[in-house]
Amino acid sequence: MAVTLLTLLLFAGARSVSCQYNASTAIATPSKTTSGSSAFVTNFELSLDDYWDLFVGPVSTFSINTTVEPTPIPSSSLIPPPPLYYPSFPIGQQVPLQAKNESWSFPKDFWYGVAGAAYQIEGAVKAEGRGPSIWDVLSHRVPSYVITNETGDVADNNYYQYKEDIARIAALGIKAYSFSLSWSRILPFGSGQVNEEALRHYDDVIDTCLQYNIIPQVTLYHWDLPLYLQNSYGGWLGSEIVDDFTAYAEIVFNRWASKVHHWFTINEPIVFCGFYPLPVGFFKNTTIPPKQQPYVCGHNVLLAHANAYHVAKSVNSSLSVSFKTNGGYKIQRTNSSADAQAVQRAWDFQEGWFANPTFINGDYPPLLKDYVSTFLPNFTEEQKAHINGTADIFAHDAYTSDFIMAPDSGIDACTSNSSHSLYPQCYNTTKLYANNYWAIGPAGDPGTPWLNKATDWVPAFLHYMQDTWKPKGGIAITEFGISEPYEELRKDLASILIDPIRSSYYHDYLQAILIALSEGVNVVGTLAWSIYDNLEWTSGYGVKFGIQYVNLTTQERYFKASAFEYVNVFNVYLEK
Ligand code: PNW
Repeated sequence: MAVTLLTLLLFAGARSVSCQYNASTAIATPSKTTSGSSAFVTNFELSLDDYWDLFVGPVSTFSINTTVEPTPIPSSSLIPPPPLYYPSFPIGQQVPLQAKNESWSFPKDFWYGVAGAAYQIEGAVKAEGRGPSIWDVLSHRVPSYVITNETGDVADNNYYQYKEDIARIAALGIKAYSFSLSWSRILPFGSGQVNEEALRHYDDVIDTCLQYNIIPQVTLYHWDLPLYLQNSYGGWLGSEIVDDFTAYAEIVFNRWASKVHHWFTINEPIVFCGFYPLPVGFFKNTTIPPKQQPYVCGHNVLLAHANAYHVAKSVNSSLSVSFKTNGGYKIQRTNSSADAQAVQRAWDFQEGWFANPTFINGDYPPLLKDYVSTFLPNFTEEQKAHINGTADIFAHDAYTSDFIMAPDSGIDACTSNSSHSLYPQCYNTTKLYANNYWAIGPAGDPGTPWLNKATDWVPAFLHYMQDTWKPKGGIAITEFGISEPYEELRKDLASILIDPIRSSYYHDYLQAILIALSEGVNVVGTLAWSIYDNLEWTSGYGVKFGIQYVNLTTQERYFKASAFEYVNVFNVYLEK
C-alpha cells in the first residue's frame, strides 16, 4: 500500500521533480512533488536501490558475475558444416558456394559484422551502478508484456562474457561488431552524474574489439530508456528528452570518438515510438492522444538525433554518424491506382518518416506531413537546416518486404475517419501474393509474423533507397536476419545448430546485394542480426535470431551453420 501511494505521488508530481544524482551517496532527490487538487507535498529521497526496489523489484543474477577471460574456441567448432545446397537443374551446375560468379564482388573495405543490443544481451542489470530502464519495468512488472514473462536480468551474460563473445566472432573471420550502450548504465537516472564503472566497462568492450581487429560500431540508444526520464516527463513524449539525449551523446562522443569510427545514434524509431502508448499504470500518465504519441516521439527523436550528430561532428568531423531505421521494400500488390497510392503512403509513413528529414529537406514527407501538421509544430527553417544532412550513410535494418494495398474501404474513407483501424497510415500490408495463395517466401517463426524471407526484392529495394535518398556514404544493411521457424522446439544440440532457413536467407540476401553492387548501388556493409540468440523483446527467448546458439542454463555458445554461410560468401567474393 505504501509503495502504491508513493508510486502515485511519483507519477502525479513527476513534472515538478528535479533529480539530483550524487555518485557518492547514490541518492536521487525528487525535491517537491505536488499531486493535483489534493495538493500533497512530499519530500523524499530515493537511492538507486530504492528506485530499483520501488519500480522493478528483485532481479536474477548468474553465477559468472565478474569479467571472464575468453575460453579457448575448440578448433572442431570452426569446421564448416556440410553444404545445405544441392545442384539445381540443369545437371552439372555446381554447388553455389563453390561456383563463383566472376562479375560479382564486395569491395575490399566492405565491412561485414554481427549485431546485438544492450538490454537483449548484457544481463547484469543491477551490476556496477546501472539504473533501471523502462524495459526492466516492462519485463518485470507488466504481466505478459513479454509474452513468456521473461526478463533481461541475465540474458546472454554478455556484460561479463564479452571477451569470449568478441574472440568467437574474430575466430570466425567477422570484421565488425555492432553493440549498443546502456544509457542507464552510463547515467543511472538518465541525466546528471556519470557512472564511471559503466564507462570503464565500455572502454574495455571497445578495446577488446580493437585487440581482436574487430571494428566496433556503437549505437547510443536501442530502446532501453532510463526509467527516470520516462517517469519525469514521459520519455520520448517530452521535449526535455532532446537536451538529455544531447548531454548523453556529449559524454559518449567525448569518451570514445578517438576509438570508434562508426556510430548510430538511435535504433529504429518507427518500432520504439510505436511502443507508445506504454501500458497504463506503470509510468507517468500522458494526455497526448494514443494515435499521436508515436509521432510526438518521432519529432523528439529527429531533434535529439540531429543534436547528437552535430555533437559528434564537433568532436571529430570524420566520424560516420547515422540513425538506424527499419522498413522493407513495398511491392504494389495490384496495378490499381489505389494500390499505387497506398505504396506511396507506406514509404512516407515508414522510411520517409525519418529519411526525408535527414537526407532530403529537414521535413516530413508530404503524406505524413498532412497528418502530423494537425498536431505537431512545424519544424522552423532553422530546425530543418539543423536536421537535414545528419546521416552519413543510410543505415537500414532491412529484414523483409511486404505487398502493399489500399484499405478495403478505400484510402479516403480511412484518411477521413480517425477511428479507422488503419488510421493514420491508411495502407494495408500482406505477405500473400494477389492470388491469396502463395506467401512472398518462407515464413520465419510464428512469433515474428512480420517476417518472411523475401530476398528477391533486395536489389530493387537497394536501388530505391539510393535513388530516393541519395546517401552520400552509401547504404549499410545494419540488421538482417530471420527467426528460424520453431527453433525453440528443437531440443538436441545437433538439430539446433543446422538452421537451413536462416542459412538460405543469408546466402540469398548476400547474393542479392552482390547483384545490386554489380549494378552500381553503393552498399558499404552488413550486420547480421544477431551475434547470438537473445531476448527478442516482447517475444522472449523463444524466438531465435542468433547465428550462434546460447545455452541459457550454462551460458555456453555454439556456432550455427548460418554463421559459416554468412562468412563463406565473403571468403568467396571479397576483393583481396
Ligand atoms: C529489430 N518490423 O526490430 C530490432 O532492432 C532488434 O532489437 C530485434 O531483436 C530485431 O529487429 C528482430 O526483431 C524489428 O516489424 C522489429 O519490421 C520489427 C520490425 C523490424 C525490426
